Amino acid sequence: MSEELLPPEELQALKSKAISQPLVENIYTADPSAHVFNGKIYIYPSHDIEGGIPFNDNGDHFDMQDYHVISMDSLDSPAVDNGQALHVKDVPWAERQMWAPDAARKGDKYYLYFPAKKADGMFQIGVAVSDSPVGPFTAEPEAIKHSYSIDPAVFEDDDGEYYMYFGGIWGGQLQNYRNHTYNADLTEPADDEPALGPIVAKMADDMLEFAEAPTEISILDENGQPILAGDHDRRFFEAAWMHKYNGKYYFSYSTGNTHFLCYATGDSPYGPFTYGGKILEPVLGWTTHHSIAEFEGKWYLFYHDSSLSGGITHLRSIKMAEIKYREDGSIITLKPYIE
Ligand code: FUB
Repeated sequence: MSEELLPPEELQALKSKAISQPLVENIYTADPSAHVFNGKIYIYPSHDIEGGIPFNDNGDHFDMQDYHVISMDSLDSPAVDNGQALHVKDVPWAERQMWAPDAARKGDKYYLYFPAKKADGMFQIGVAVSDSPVGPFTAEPEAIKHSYSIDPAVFEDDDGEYYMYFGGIWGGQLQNYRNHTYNADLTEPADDEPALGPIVAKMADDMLEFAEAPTEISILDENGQPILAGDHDRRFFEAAWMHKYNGKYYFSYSTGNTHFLCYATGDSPYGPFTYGGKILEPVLGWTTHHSIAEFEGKWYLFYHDSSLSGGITHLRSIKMAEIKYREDGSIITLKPYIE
């Protein structure tokens, strides 16, 4: 992982070709998880800051400490920063690195799900509860039992069941787990072995814990074979998201070091999912992360890039752009900058 700053004239040219602009500019935001609650768009992003920590492949320079919820009353309304919704100092089990969150509504409660590192350096996933979609949220005293790694995404299925998808390799520590058990000596599988899959677990009725043991998801190629660990253009890296379109489950994710957002489709929330293609070509900045939500009959990709900060990878800005599906259900790949 490295920081590649663009010269000012190239940055200006790139910004002028961007298909969308940052939704908010008063703070840096990333990893947008968007939901429509009560007819409005609510976005749950990471809140990027300059923590002064040098770049490394563990992502320690992503040193975020709190969350702000961004809301939009309509597509024409400005995106509003609703202020601090949760700070790491108010999470008893967490010490640092409040990475990509998500949220869910059940009944009249809102649940903010977030990964953070404990004092021992291990990521777990926690939950905080509020009566309002914009918080403030009150954190549960402990992380979710049997959770690990990063990037929770909570999906509500049509039957009212909720599922959490999570996991991320490299800084997200997923490569250290097999069968949900940690081993510090483990690394990614060899290139000719199946890639590590994202993890899924159904949520309990109270939304505060898993209702079942987590399971690993398979992502298959066009021949029904698992995507291999060496297939860096297609293998799962981080940034899980789930949405349903025309009755199909669309699992989408980032390929990390090749910087694509991809999707795979299936007939069950547990998969298996068959690779379908790219949703978004690489953006400025090392990471790419997204969500997909329907609003007033159209589908939108919420994503981020580092153009506002001049290309600083850990100072990103959330954006949104419409996506379109072909008749056969495939998603038309977006280019973030017009060529
Ligand atoms: O924002 C920190 C991390 O960067 C996220 O958890 C990853 O998905 C990547 O976007």
